[in-house]
Amino acid sequence: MAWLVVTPALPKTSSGFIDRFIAAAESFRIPTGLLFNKSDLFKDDLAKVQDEFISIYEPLGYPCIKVSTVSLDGIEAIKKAFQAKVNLLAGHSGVGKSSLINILDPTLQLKTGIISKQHLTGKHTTTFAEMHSLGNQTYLIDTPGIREFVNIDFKPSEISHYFVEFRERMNQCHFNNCLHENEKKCAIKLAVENGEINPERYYNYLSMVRNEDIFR
Ligand SMILES: Nc1nc2c(ncn2[C@@H]2O[C@H](COP(=O)(O)OP(=O)(O)O)[C@@H](O)[C@H]2O)c(=O)[nH]1
Ligand SMILES: [Mg+2]
Ligand SMILES: [Zn+2]
Repeated sequence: MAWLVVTPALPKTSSGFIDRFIAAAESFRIPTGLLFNKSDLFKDDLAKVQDEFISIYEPLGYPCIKVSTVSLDGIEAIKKAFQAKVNLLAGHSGVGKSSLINILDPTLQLKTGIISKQHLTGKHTTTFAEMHSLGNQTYLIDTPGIREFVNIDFKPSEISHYFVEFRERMNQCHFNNCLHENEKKCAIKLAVENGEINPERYYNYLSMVRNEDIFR
């Protein structure tokens, strides 16, 4: 299972990044979940950003867990979620992937990084992917941070297959080769207008179809 470790700040993870990661995992049929780390830090606006993400991704079937390696909130929940699986932890540098693994197995003492004050981003302290066994057929894979996400070479026509809520509606589009951009009688655009598809997800879908790599 691929877990994307997400933080709304220090460093910021954008929805564009989350949606590209999920689409990539979907294309390989890898189950995906989101870990919202550093929940001890976020109050008010940033806590709201976290909760908004959860309200988007949880109904789509992606498990979302709020966690903190400082307050230890959510640690029991992730232990349970990781059980008897091979779990890959991905995400930007500095979101706390290595810290999470250290909490789950304190004997590992993986190197963790300091967030640079200047850039508010993490430094790369993990330089290669490594897998650790926790016993009971449970494995954790630490990965170096992803600074940017190079788009996998998706054909525009395949991208909607990797957005679950598009996949289940797209056979209702008038044109069977609909890219859900400006086509007539498009079930996806209708669902966005009706509030059934999140507009941010739609925006990110379009930016992937257009092969843009600027995230917001
Ligand atoms: N406040 C807070 N800081 C954290 C948390 N988890 C990790 N950090 C800090 O974030 C920085 C980056 O952590 P690290 O595990 O190296 O991130 P990685 O690059 O994703 O492996 C370190 O200074 C950690 O101490 C958390 O839950 N809360
Ligand atoms: Mg690391
Ligand atoms: Zn359509």
